[in-house]
Amino acid sequence: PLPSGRDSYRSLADYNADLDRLATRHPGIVKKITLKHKSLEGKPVHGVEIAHDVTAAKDGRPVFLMLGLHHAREWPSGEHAIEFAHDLVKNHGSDDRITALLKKARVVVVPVVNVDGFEKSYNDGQLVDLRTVDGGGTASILATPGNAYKRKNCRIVDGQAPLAGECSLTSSPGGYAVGVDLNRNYGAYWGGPGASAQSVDPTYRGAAPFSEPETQNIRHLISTRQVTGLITNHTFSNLVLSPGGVAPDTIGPGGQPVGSAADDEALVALGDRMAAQNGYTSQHSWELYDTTGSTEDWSYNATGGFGYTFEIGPDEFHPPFPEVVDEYLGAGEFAGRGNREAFLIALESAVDTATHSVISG
Ligand code: 0X9
Ligand code: ZN
Repeated sequence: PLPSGRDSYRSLADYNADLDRLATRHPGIVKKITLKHKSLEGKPVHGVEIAHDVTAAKDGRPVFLMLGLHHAREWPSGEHAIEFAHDLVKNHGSDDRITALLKKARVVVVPVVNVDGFEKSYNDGQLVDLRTVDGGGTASILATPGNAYKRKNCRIVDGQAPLAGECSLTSSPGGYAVGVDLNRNYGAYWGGPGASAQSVDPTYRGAAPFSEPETQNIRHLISTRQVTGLITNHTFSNLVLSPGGVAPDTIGPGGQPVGSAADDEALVALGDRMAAQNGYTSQHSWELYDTTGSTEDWSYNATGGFGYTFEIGPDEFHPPFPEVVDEYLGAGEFAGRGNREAFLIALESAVDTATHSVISG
């Protein structure tokens, strides 16, 4: 079973109750955090900070950050994030490896970044076919009605919404029309290739870098901590993606090629080590397709902390739950290749950043 014992997808209320419960039951090692800004619909965005003696004053311990559900329909991305939190809490004090890691680092988990979008997707998704016909991040018409396959947040522009406050357009299958793609709204190379200026597109970048409260939240979180490692979870394609979002020879805003990440070798080496655990394919983001304004491209460029996108699952945005369980644990059809072990390696690396510089010289 999963560390939490759950056997079905959480609702937004379930996530929040879980975060509360973790903190109240384990006050010495778990602190609930609430991000700076409410969502566009006014909902709080919560997370937990997990560490040995978590309430100790700022003590310079590095932070490992685990994010889920930037994209509303990608439910396993929140599940794997919160299960990692449960896992650390459950094993603190009994598992030497985890106990030692929590002495050296603080782990921050925000399982649902896009609370508004996720709520819409989850509610509609309970009633509809869970199979997807979409290829993953590209525009297409979805067979599923309603919001189950909504991707973006709830930003309404150009009077798109049929009713005030409505987060989707029923005339737009998949709920694509309304919203900003939060994974195109960050500040790195914002407005470049692989992001759309058209508000109805699935990869709409928003009006400006960090125009959305949901991305402002993550910027604030990272800017107020020493985040040395980050995983932002998505679904699907079984990939570990390393920074850069565009190919090195792409001409950047300054008229010069953007080049490779300064730590490219070390970034790829850690990506490969994680992929060896979960059986995913490790590659640069740009080898999948161009993106600008993504989470870890911004965080890496802004802070130097290593960041990765995990694309969980072989072929569906939100598959039947047993698959999510197996893919976390490394059981069943995912025997020996779970995300749990890949996450732990990422945390170890965030603790021991020397492994970064040793590899890159
Ligand atoms: O397009 C995306 O945002 C991600 N794929 S998804 O199907 N989950 O939407 C991939 C982003 C990869 N690029 C970077 N992380 N830079
Ligand atoms: Zn995604």
